[in-house]
Amino acid sequence: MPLRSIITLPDSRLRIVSRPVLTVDGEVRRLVDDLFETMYAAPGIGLAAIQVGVPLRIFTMDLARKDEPKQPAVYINPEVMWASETRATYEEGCLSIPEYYEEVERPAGVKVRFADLNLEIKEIEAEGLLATCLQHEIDHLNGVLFIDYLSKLKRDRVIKKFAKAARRNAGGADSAGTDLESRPRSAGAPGG
Ligand code: K1U
Ligand code: ZN
Repeated sequence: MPLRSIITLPDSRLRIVSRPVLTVDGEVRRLVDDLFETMYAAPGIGLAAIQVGVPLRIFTMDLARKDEPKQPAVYINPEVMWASETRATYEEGCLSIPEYYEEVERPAGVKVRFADLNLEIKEIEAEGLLATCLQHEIDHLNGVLFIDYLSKLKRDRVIKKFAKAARRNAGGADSAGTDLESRPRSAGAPGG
């Protein structure tokens, strides 16, 4: 199970709206295995397929602490069915925006419907870190990043910093993606 590279800001693929998973075949199972391996190695507590450049509506998550047994979870085609009016603030990070953390306010509780690896439909009610992480990962599937909830000043500053680092690393030109667009685009759209 190979590690996959995690794409980072300002890669424009992070703005793609991922497409639903219709069947779980060997390729999807391999992707899920690789997402877990890549997420644990990072280390991270969640990883969406688009973060390894695959525009499918899947993410993995494991909120177990170091001293606890692993709790690997896969979410396919997740949808937020309900979000609380009460809001909660968490300091969020993102493996696609390494070493940058900021407080983000979101609904404190959510109910999410998703499919498991057998495409059986499940529902989960979440609060605390689970609710935050579910919303963060579902955002990835819609081309939304946690920096989109920050002030324009903070967002522009972090995008600029990562764009500068990417230019430096590529010797003048960005690598896979180009400038990070602020508007999500569809996985099936021309140029998407
Ligand atoms: O989607 C991602 O980029 C993964 C991200 C998930 C996340 C973190 C915090 C709030 C909401 C969503 C991460 O995993 S960042 C790394 C991180 O938080 C962490 C890493 C090791 C141990 C504990 C936390
Ligand atoms: Zn993220």
